[in-house]
Amino acid sequence: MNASTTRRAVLIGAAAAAAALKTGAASASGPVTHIVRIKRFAFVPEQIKVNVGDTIQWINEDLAPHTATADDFEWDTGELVQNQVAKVVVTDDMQTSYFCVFHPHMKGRIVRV
Ligand SMILES: [Cu+2]
Repeated sequence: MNASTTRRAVLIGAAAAAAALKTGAASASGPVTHIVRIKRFAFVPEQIKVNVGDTIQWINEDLAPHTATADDFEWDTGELVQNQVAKVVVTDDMQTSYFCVFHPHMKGRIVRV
């Protein structure tokens, strides 16, 4: 899964950049972090409303491993084991429908406002 590993590296870099951006930016209009819990084989909440520049953070609360993966595989958290966290920064053109590669019935949606 070399391609997947590369994508993951890119995502980690983006998350670090966003974290740096947030530091000292306490403005209500600045980027925010949206938390999506993965529990009982579902994304909670299933749909989130975000702005470009915001960060989405998934945390896997299940025993089973999960992913949050764009429907077109453009972005991917990679495998998340229990209590593992992954962050993705919202971009202008990102795929907004996603699923879990291990359990394709698990679906989530990102709505840009
Ligand atoms: Cu899953």
